[in-house]
Amino acid sequence: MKDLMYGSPASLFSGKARAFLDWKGVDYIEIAPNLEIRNEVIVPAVGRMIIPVMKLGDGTILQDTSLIIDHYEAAIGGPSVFPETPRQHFAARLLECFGDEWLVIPAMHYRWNYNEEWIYGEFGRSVAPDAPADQQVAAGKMVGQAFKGFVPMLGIKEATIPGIEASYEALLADLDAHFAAHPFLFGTRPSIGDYGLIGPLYAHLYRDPESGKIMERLAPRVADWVRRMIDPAEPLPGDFLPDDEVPVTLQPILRRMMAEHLPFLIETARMLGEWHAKNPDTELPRGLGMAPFTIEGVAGEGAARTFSLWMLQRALDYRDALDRDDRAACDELLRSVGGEALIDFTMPVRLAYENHTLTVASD
Ligand SMILES: N[C@@H](CCC(=O)N[C@@H](CS)C(=O)NCC(=O)O)C(=O)O
Repeated sequence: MKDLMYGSPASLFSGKARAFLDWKGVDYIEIAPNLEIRNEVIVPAVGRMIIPVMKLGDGTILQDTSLIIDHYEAAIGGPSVFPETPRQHFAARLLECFGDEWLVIPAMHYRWNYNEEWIYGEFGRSVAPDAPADQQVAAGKMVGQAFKGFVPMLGIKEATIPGIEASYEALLADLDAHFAAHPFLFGTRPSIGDYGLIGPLYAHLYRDPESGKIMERLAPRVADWVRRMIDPAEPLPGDFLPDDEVPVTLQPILRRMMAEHLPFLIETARMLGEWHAKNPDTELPRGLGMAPFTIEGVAGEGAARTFSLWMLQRALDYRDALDRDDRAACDELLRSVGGEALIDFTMPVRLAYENHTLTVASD
């Protein structure tokens, strides 16, 4: 039996997984989960409704794009989306974390504040493809309300919108300049960092019609990159730049991560340490409370999400396993983009993601 991905066109993380699977040349089929699949397949297997979910030929269920990508990288081998050299690899993993866990903010802002009615129709077509139009919209609203509920939790409010938009527009300009020089982040082959960015930059910021117009107008080369990412010309082409080069055009993007996302991650880690000291035997919550952030000079607060720390931990685990010289090269890269705070940062407790659940690791 072929591998199966339960995913949907409007889903951020389905877009990340699909772009990777298509580049890697994985033989799979994608099915949009209707209400029955949600209730009878995904929720019983994963414990909650979430996509994408990969069902392998032998029945194994994989959830989380990181595990899906790790699985196929190991199973298929061949050219990898993980660069072999330290600076490129570490930077790519940091950018994956930034795309997955921070750019969800502009993604959700533009979806819900510029495309709300359209997205209800999309959700309806996806979950109830055979239902009459009115029931489809009702089903779409039901699914959509849950996601709309995340908007204030992410810190998207009247007061923060100017900062979110200024930051996104500056990011687009920086990416547009980068893609004038390179087809992907680190050369002619997409990296795990490209896949982190494609999640938010495809479904919400390119495919949602009003967002797509903004991207085409402000950063046409980013829209071209989105098309290269979602429709690879042939499987597995390209190489990473020689000499472990992290292009200078990526510096402003890494710098933005260090200025906006890193302080939020460090505060989230502090909250995790505090929470764990008080609740050593309690199930890890998805959110630890609200944490402050600053985006283009605008202050806000958003839910401090434990999952973001697992993504950061994955990047740091890579860096921490390097030998002294390679680690020094990563630290130098951090210094050059304002990421000094990450040099001596350690997680207050280790996290593990097992059986579709994030926990404090027992070791
Ligand atoms: N980190 C996960 C996140 C998956 C995720 O958040 N999926 C969204 C749709 S794009 C979802 O189903 N969310 C439902 C929820 O979080 O309650 C991944 O990489 O797969």
